Amino acid sequence: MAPGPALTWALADGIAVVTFDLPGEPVNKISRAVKQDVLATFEALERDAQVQAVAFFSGKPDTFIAGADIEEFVTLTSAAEAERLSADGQDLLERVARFPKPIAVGIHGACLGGGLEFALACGYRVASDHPKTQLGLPEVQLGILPGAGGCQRLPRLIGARAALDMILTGKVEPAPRAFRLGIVDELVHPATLKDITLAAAKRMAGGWRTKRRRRGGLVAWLLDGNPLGRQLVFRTARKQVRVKTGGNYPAPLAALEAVEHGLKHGIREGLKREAQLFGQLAVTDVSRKLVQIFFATTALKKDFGIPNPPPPVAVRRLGVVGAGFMGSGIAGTAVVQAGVDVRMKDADLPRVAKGLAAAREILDDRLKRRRITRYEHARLAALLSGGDTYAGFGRAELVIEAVFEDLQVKQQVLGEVEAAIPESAAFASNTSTIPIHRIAAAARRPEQVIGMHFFSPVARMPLLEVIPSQRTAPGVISTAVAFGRRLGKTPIVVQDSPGFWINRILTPYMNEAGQLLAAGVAIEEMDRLMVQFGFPVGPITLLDEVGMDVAEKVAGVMYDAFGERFTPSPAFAGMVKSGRLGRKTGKGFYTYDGAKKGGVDAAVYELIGTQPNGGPRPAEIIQRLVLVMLNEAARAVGEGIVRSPRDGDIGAIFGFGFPPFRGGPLRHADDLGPARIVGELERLAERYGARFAPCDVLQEHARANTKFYP
Ligand code: 3H9
Repeated sequence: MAPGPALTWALADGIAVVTFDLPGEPVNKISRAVKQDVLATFEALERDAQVQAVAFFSGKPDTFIAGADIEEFVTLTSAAEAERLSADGQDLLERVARFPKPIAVGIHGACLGGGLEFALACGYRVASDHPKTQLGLPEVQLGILPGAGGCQRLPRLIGARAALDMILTGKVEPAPRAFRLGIVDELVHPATLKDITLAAAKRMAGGWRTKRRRRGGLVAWLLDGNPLGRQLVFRTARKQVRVKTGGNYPAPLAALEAVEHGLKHGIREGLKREAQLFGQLAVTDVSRKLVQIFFATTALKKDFGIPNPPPPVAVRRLGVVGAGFMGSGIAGTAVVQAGVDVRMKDADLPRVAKGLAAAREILDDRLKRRRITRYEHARLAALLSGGDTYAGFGRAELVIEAVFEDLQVKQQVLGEVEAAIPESAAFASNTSTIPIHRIAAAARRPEQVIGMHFFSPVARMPLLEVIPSQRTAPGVISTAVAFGRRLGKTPIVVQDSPGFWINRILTPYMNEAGQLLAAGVAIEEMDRLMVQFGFPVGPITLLDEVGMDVAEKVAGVMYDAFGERFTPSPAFAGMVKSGRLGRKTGKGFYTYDGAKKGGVDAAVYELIGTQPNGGPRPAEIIQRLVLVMLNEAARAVGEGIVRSPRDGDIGAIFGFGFPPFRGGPLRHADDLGPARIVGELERLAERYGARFAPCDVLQEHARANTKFYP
């Protein structure tokens, strides 16, 4: 077999320098064809007597290996076929592990999934300390498990506890942490990666072998080093996984089983079990949905929401007006993610100081979690400044306002900012409901005005709604989208309409939760049912997190815009009046002790004006909450609020945690089938009123037997 085109090699002083550079692809990935290349290359290296050792690199600038080719999973039709794919991957890496000549890998860029499994099969791992160098086994996020020996080799290298922590969450570790964990043998500056890897290969050719010491001392020995300790580790992990996945995601439990089986019965048996479980998982509907989300998110990385987008302006200085919770969240995130200079402005200095301190907390948190160094923390903190005037805004390329959600206040701020910033600078409003064209109605340069709707808490929530008005210049749209990406967000460009996409579909859901409370459903019961459905929290907890005042305001705007079917639930009015605004005031539907959430406050039922009496059946509670949202989502898609079902689904998943394993509200609607949804909505409308009347879009799909996705 001749070496294939993905891998090339050259001999230097007895060391074969192999470069993996998949032609025509932005990243290296391991497909069936690549496996053949690897086999052929290694056969040639084995035969060549001049080759004493191998140094392996990627030819891509930012990735080492992104893993197995995910597109191949989509084509798998049976568990047996998927099991074979896994077993083939294992065989290949077994050959790499047993290769008679030593192999050192030089890792720069993403080293994920099958990529890390490959690196683990090699004798020595050097990694660059560049932020792009990240290592991990993210398979569970695709609904599968590391199926090329990762469930066996990682725990043997770093211990069961640390390996499970990575495998069961799919989290990806930066190179310095991977080094501390013992995954990487040497951490070096990117400029020296090649030389140091070559030197390691050379040393190994001369018979040298690295001595690895299991880290963690006595505790590690007690928990990882003996079967009894490991039993405890697995029991605890299993319990945690069950709580976290709620039984909706089978991959983490299966991965745990693969790891445990291998440690109990040896690597050979472990690999067998790993392949079987991989096979079962790869063809599940959950995995299909998660893979669809991966491709949708990837496609969104390149999508600016408009045809032929002009190049974005590079934002170096950001102005933030409003130093409250959202403003400081935006400021802190902008500094830590994008390294821009941020100037905050609020009405008085104490407020500014509070906002700056809150923004700094985001940096402190990163430092605490060792995501940035002390030096970086100091450098980034120096980028934050503020005042009670617009001083410093004259150099901003972008200003984001996060002031009180009131049209007049926002228009006034816009007027002041326009007077202070360069003509070319963009102005973004972080409004959650008010149409941008209304804010821009009073603007001198409406083409520079856009909406950038962040979600709370800004540092953690991955979605950004970008809302151009009809007059917004295309360059401002690209700038807002590109800047959102620099902040680590997934932006979706949505139509300028009240509530945009997220609040448009979330408000009927929240209102229905109020209706159900009024009908006697207990608060915890409703939350429990929706968590069981797959949401991270139930609707009542979400109201406490968002804040009842904010929710009431949103509900009011939406009712004014869309009328009767958005009638706010009367159950909530008493909450705001009595100051029970949720977590931020220390009391809402639930009680709070600092950051800790307590139980339901029984006094709340007095305010709502009902007592729990069971209410409708659980299935009907879920049905009402879900279908009212699906109906509004379908209607909004019909109006073009989102540009595609893909954007709508990603928005709902990233914006408020619509269960990822259901693929988003529109995929879920497709799965239920439009005819069934229409039938159920008609029955609900008969019983509970016109808010459930099925929208035209669903009726049309039902009539034509079509769906949102082809
Ligand atoms: C696995 O390894 C299973 C094994 O355990 C065992 C098997 C037996 N496959 O994201 P980007 C494409 S499972 C196919 O924009 P970035 C991506 O779709 C795998 N395609 O770049 C896009 O295509 P296009 C575990 C892939 O620099 C292009 O590459 N690995 C794969 O922002 C550029 O991607 C993962 O889950 C892949 N594995 O981020 C890692 N990876 O240009 C998944 C990328 O046509 N990948 N593509 O739209 C990532 O997390 C990011 O892509 C990465 C680069 C960080 C690597």
